[in-house]
Amino acid sequence: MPANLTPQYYAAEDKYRQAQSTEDKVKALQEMLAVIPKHKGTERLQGDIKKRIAKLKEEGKKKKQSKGFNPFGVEKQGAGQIVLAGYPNSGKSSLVGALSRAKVKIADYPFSTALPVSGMMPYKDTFIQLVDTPPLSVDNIPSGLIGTFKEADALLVILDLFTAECLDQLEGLMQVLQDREVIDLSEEGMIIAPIPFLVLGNKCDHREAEENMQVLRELWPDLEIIPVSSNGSGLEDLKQRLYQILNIIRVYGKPAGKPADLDRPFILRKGSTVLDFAAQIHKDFPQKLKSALVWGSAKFEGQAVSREYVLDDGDIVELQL
Ligand SMILES: Nc1nc2c(ncn2[C@@H]2O[C@H](COP(=O)(O)OP(=O)(O)OP(=O)(O)O)[C@@H](O)[C@H]2O)c(=O)[nH]1
Ligand SMILES: [Mg+2]
Repeated sequence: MPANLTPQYYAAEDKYRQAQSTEDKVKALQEMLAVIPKHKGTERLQGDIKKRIAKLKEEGKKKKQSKGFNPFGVEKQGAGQIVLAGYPNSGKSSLVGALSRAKVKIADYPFSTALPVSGMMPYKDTFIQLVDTPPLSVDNIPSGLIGTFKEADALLVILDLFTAECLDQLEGLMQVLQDREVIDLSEEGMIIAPIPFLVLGNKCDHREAEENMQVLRELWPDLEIIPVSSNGSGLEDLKQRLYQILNIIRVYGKPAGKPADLDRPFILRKGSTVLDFAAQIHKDFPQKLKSALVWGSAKFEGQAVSREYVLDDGDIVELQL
């Protein structure tokens, strides 16, 4: 049966041929479908146009998803985000697994972690986010991983004390982090870190670990290297150090005439004032704030303090608005 296509249809078909973007192509196809004479002779053509529209829409959706999704981006959660950095097989995943409930892949072969995995480590009444990462070395810098480091609140540099290569690992990691401007080494070799970091010597349970630690300390005398084992040794102290490097304090709110809400601390940077605390609770509060009552760091319980009073970890604050 002849299709008897109309001039409007051919005009729409021309638009389709000239369309550059997926969106314009879909629009032109929809127009073709709208103006095509509806009879038995065009049934196959109608079906073909519908298929092409569905295919283009699906392709567009996939393109959008891949553009918007960064597999190395880790959404921040909890009181602070600490990202691990280390050579293959140094025990990054084991450490994150030991400190949180994250489902990490631990293997006795290198390159077992392909993408960042985050886990929440309970500490006091907060959670600290730990991010396990794919391995890093001078010769292998996964694209996207430097961005993950730069977004972190703190870094945890992991060395493998099981092997004498831990010295090369330390030098390699420092070099990569400096070259990519995550940290800064001054001319005197001092580390200036826009992002705070800790260096861990992992697998301290191995026989060779003590000797390797000594060599590391001799060659990097100014750098603190903390020996730990993801099997347990040093992990409790490590939790405390991780909290410390985040440079944060927990502050509790107390509504007037009511008990303090001790279930949910507010997290503030060290050195924050009553005014900073008020701003975190509500954007209008700083303007209204007159003073506050503080329990904890103040000399007396419930002492009246000014807006500029510097708070301490564990303080309870009643704002006077
Ligand atoms: N003895 C000992 N073995 C450890 C320790 N931590 C990790 N391991 C072992 O070291 C190997 C590597 O551990 P992973 O946690 O997978 O290392 P990774 O750094 O995540 O490895 P990649 O993801 O491949 O870079 C595994 O066989 C672990 O069991 C430790 O503290 N002591
Ligand atoms: Mg791993």
